[in-house]
Amino acid sequence: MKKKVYIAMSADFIHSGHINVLKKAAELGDIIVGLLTDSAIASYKRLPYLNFDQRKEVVANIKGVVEVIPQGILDYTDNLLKIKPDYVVHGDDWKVGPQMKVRQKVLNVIKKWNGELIEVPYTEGLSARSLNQAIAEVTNTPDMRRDRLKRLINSKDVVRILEVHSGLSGLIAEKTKLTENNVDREFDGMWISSLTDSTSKGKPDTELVDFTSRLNTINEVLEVTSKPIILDGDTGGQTEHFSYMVRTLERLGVSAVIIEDKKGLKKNSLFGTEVKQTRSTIEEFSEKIRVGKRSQISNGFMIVSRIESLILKAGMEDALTRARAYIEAGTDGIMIHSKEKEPTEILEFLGKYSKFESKVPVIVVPTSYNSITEDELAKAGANVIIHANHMLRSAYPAMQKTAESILEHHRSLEADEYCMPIKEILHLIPGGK
Ligand code: SPV
Ligand code: MG
Repeated sequence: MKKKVYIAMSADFIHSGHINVLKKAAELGDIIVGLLTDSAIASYKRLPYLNFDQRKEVVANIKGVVEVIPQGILDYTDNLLKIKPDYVVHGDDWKVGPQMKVRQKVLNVIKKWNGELIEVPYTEGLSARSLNQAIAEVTNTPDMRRDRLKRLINSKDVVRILEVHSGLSGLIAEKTKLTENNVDREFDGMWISSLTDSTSKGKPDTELVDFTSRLNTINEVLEVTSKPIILDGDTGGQTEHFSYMVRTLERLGVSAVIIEDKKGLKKNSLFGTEVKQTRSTIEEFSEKIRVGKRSQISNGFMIVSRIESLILKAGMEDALTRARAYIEAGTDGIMIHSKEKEPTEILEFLGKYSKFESKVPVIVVPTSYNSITEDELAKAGANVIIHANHMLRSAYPAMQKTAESILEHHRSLEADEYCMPIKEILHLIPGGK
């Protein structure tokens, strides 16, 4: 009988380094690939471009591979115990760095049946960065981008979204990264806020900036980024118009639209009860959701219902009743909003919501109650967290200071401290030379 060889891989793209490892494994016996699931990969780095089934299709057709099974976490133990392979094969790069612990655990487990770890010299000289860039470009189709938000929600504890209002702020959401305890942290997607889209045009957040103009901003962001986009769709407009909005957005590759249960002249929620805001009845809003869902043609697009009950002091029961009704109407998600300084009412909502029999993902926007962390909100049941206006709010004070400084000093020298150097701005965006 042929020996059993186990290899764990992500296989978002296959290069000669992988083939080296696979060739070595094929010499040893039948290869069983433990293909990391989306959530296993998302637990330490960005979601793969290709989904599990697409990656499986590629791997299953590689010479020597007899079986592909899912590996749901980074730790190999469960699969190793199931298969009891004679060999585990891996590149020797994991002897140092973040994967050292995983490697040690593999050694401890396979020792029990005298399994052997075979390490293949790591293929130097391949630029994961340039491969990444290339694959990002070929996989950035509207369909793939659109479906990514649902994949993220299904594979991450919490999806982290940043507000953008232009191509440039989009690039910041796209590229800002850091590594913490060997885990890459970055934003999963972008929120095109009505507040900041309007404000950056010098207009009030009252649906005065019309959909055609909003589409310009969306296109600007789409053109230079690859992450999923959630659009703040305000009230969604007239029910009869909402279906066009849905179709247009899904065609462009936007992942979700969030509409709020208000009508008439919309005002920003953070005004709370200071201004007159008119709510839609449950029936009216449910009908809008149903119309939107009927016009949708793709599976991946999401129509999210935003509940304004807490903002408008209509009470917790009202918020929960509306959540039930909107789920019944077919919504793909609930956004619950609050403008309280403390997260108490949001946590109460999430606690009660968690007992619902029929649930959809929940989105929260911790602008006023921002002492609570993403992890705490996730633990309470939030699936998506939107940092809704911070790019514009941080840019504006710097611009204001610069303008004042030039007036005060009759020259711009003193404003230099608020500005990035000319050299840097010239190189900020590649391809300008
Ligand atoms: C926005 O960002 O435009 C929103 C969220 O709708 S809020 O401003 O908090 O209402
Ligand atoms: Mg808004």
